Amino acid sequence: MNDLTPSREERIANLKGLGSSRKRVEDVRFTQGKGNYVDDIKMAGMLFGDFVRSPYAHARVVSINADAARALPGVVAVLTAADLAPLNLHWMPTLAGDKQMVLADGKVLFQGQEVAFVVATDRYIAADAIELVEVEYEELPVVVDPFAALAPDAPVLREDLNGILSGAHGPRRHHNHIFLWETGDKAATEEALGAAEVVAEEVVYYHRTHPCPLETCGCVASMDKVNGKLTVWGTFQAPHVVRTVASLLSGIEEHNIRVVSPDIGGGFGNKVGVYPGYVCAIVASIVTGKPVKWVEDRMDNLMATAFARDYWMKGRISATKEGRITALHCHVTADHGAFDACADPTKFPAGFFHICTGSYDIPVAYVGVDGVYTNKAPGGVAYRCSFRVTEAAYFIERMIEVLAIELGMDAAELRRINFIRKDQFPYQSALGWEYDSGDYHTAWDKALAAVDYKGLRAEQAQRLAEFRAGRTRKLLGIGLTHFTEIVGAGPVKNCDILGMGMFDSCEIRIHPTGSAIARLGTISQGQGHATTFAQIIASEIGLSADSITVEEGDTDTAPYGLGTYGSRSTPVAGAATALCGRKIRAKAQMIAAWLLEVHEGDLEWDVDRFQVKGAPERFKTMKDIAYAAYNQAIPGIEPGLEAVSYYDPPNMTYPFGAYIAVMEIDVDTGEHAVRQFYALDDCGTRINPMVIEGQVHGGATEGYAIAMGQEIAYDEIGNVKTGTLMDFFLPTAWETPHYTTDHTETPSPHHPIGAKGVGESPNVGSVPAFSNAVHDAFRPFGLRQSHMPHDHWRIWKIARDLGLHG
Ligand code: PCD
Repeated sequence: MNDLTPSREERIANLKGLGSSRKRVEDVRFTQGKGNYVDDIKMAGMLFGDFVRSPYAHARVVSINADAARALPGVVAVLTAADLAPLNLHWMPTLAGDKQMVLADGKVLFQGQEVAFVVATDRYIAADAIELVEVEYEELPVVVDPFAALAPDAPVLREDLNGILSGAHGPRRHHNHIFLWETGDKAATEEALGAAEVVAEEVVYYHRTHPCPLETCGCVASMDKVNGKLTVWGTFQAPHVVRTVASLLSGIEEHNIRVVSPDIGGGFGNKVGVYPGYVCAIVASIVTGKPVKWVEDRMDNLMATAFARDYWMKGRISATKEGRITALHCHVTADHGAFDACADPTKFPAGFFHICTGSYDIPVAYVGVDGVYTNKAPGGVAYRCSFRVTEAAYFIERMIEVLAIELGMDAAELRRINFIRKDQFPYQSALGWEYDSGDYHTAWDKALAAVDYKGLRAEQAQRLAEFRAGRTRKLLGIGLTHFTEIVGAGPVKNCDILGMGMFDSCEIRIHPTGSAIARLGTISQGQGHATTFAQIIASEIGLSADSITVEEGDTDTAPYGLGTYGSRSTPVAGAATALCGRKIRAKAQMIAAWLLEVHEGDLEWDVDRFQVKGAPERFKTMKDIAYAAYNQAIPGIEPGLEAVSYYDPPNMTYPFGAYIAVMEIDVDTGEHAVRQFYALDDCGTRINPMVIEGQVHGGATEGYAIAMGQEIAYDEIGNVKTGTLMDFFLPTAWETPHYTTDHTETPSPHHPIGAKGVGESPNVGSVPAFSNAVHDAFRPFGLRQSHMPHDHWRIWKIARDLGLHG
């Protein structure tokens, strides 16, 4: 050894492994405009498909005349339900066990619904041809309110289901009812509520919104009739599932279908489901023998692809006079739109909503969810939340605030006395979850200290006094949240999508010169997997992350996996990656033993090498071993160095966090300013702190949008009022608040590297934090609950209704 020999610390740093804020390798191409998105794909003879969409929310389709459109030069085909019916593709199954029209079959059920598919030689001709398709509609009464939908005399929306009294999730009690899903102990909950000293009751509405990724949904389908191979490039968050579904629907054998997710410009749950555009593009390619591209425009995306939320949550929470919570009851009326196309694991029609006991030790609870059909777009996706967790977190964090009002207590203290204690983990929740690990009190105290909570409350009281004395028109709101997420679906025994178990996978292949390629069943939409999964491998096998390529999204090469959503990549594929690295290391150990002429047991692993115990100067690095694996004849060991792992997690992971928003609110204009936003996240072992910080910034900004202005709103006849980015709030740099991030680190006890997910946490935590800040500002004037989004107009109305405008 000499001065140039790297120290152990330097060897660790060189790996850029776990805990390193390694720069995102994918950003080299993204920041130079060199990404390869679906719409970048251009093929010889490629056609373009586009939809005729319904202007009505509910109407009978009397006739469709496409003659003029077909006559337009450049138009190749116009498909209607009548063309798809012989193939039995005019309807398709949804992820929720319902079925959905691919093209309008006799009627339309929401504005923007797909009625006909025009295929032309380019996008512009397709757009012109759409205008030439004459559709005669006969308007039907529209239902946009889920409560009205359940009235005895409400119009029948789903005539195809008329008289069918049982759906995928049990009995239906009305023609517009989808299911009632219940969990918890109803009787015990009612009993505890009845006997309670204090009960707070409230209706909490989490409005309808939309993930709105910057890149809309789209695909290119190409049927190669000579070789019998279908290739589909698309914006898919779950490419393997798309391949399996495409095979089942089309009858093409799965090995003859290749699904590729190229670069994706944001998913946020919007790209999990299967849309009519995919089916139509595939059919059109099979019919024409040419590649067919379909890419939505912004209005298509906002109007017709998967919405999120739209949960009416009626809650009752009880406590002792001292504030110990004794029970929680929740009934949800869930507006699922025209088809039940929610993206949830099959057994959970309300997703993981029953995590709604949150961070609190609540002895008994009950949840009932009624799914309802209305004349709105289908969807119900996990927009940056693990299957309805954000609804659950918003619900409980609002109920806690309302209970604090009822008790006349400080909401921070109310939370503290009800937190699940560190020594209670693994914790069994009243609604059936097993929280893996947590230390809520430490996180909470750290957060309150960081923002000087006591000081803030004093300042708030001072401000209130000045307001009352007429010296200011601005109130101060302090929005508290402690959330518990549940991510990493999931154990195959209870989590599947369309019958496919939710495991995930990683395959690692080491090259002779000591670099590697890893392929996973997941797919990045911007999260930075190429950066972070290489870091997991680097720490496991001792090759620098810079020498490891990570590839996802091509079903011909990647091992089968269920994809990326619900923050499942780190908990599931990340675990597969670590274990796959360990398989490689086990073989490497045998090779090293042979090279060093010692017994395997005489070796120990150290950062990037196997060394002889007690004689660390005798070692073989992973690079040495990789070379030997390919170039030496080693008795009893087959050449090569690669492995594959499929991982079925024993449990989900439960990340948590403490978020605090401080807001100034102008009583006269309804305007707000976020003065401070503090986000403490605990996602267990942190792979890349910089990536995590980016995730928190992004997620909190989406949460800010949702809480403060973003919504998909309908008028009473089902017109989408927010179908463009003029009306649908997407924050720009101008509106985006400044964030302070922080962390504690409580590893998951069952994950091989102790990591939990983090991508969704900031959305789950920030929505209630922002909303609670608005409510908190008006608490002294008697405000209990007011529905999001808290845009300027709605805040102004709160002030007016409270009589603050004088
Ligand atoms: N991490 C780290 N560490 C830890 C965790 C995590 O580092 N501990 C990192 C990883 O690696 C990645 C991230 O972070 O990179 C994330 O992760 P996660 O949590 O696992 O998740 P994922 O699975 O991967 O992803 C998913 C998510 C979601 S779900 C969403 S919505 C969103 C998020 O992600 N999306 C997005 N984020 C994002 N970002 C971006 N950029 N883009 C996008 O799109 Mo869903 O369900 O779908 O709704």
